[in-house]
Amino acid sequence: MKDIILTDPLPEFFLPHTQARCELRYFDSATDADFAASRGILAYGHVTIDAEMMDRCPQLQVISNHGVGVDHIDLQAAAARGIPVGNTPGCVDAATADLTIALMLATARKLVVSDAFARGEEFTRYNPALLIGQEVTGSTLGIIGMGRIGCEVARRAQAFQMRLLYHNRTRRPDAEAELGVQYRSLDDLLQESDFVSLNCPLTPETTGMIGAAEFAKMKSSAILLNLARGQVVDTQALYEALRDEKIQAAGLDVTDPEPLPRDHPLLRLSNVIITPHLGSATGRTRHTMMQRTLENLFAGLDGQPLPNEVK
Ligand code: 8YV
Repeated sequence: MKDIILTDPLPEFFLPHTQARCELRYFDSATDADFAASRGILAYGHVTIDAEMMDRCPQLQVISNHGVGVDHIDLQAAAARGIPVGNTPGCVDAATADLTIALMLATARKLVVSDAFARGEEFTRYNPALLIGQEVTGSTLGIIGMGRIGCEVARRAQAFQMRLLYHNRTRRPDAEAELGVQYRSLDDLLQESDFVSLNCPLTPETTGMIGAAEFAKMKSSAILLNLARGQVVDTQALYEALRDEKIQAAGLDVTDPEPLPRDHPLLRLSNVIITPHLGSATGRTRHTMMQRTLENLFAGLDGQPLPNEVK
């Protein structure tokens, strides 16, 4: 038996398979002895796996992350200890791109306030001036982060005949040729876009990338979509930009902090739609993610190379 620490429960479907190979210990109730005995950590995104945690687990052979983003794992500390880190690239792209488009349409067409209105007393008759939104079709979409998810967003946006801009740490001539996306500096992308979609990883370079100065460059009609990580955006600056209508709306699948405190002023604004970090939350994607997470975990426990190791 190889003990593993999980930061969250496993879906029931995977329990028998996993329990046949491992003793499961849950992070919240794990004792010092459990940490000391654990050979693997199965990490979900919201628990930080830092050097201190690794040192509590002297027998650790593998950290397997359920998801792509590994910003919550100290990769240097893991490398220094010779602990491989696995993640699940590829399988979250379609679902996350789908939700990007869902939030784009929902914010542009004011779906959440419209739903509330349609259920309320005020809706007494059709009114052509009611809840006028923005046309997505033919608008300009600026994608920040032209990785696998960004490319999937572009692919979907083509169906809306959108003009597609992107900003990335490196140029992507392959994506430019295949998807017709045009490279822009960050400033130019912010100035030209009707929708700005954040689909980048959280790194030192992207932390706080969108703040007051960036909102000032955006169109007052612009809509921000964040499917990346909350920390890419300065939350206070975002709140002020939405409150003061420096931008029109935001669709956020991630926030900083996450969740926002229940009395956070951002939660009182009607021009923001927030989903609770659901980018990859479809049955099919979750299933594949867990399969890949367990493949990495078991390979690490067996001393084999991980099928998807973060380098
Ligand atoms: C996960 C994600 O749900 O893959 C990612 O980076 O943000 C999500 O797909 C999250 O990591 C929790 O495990």
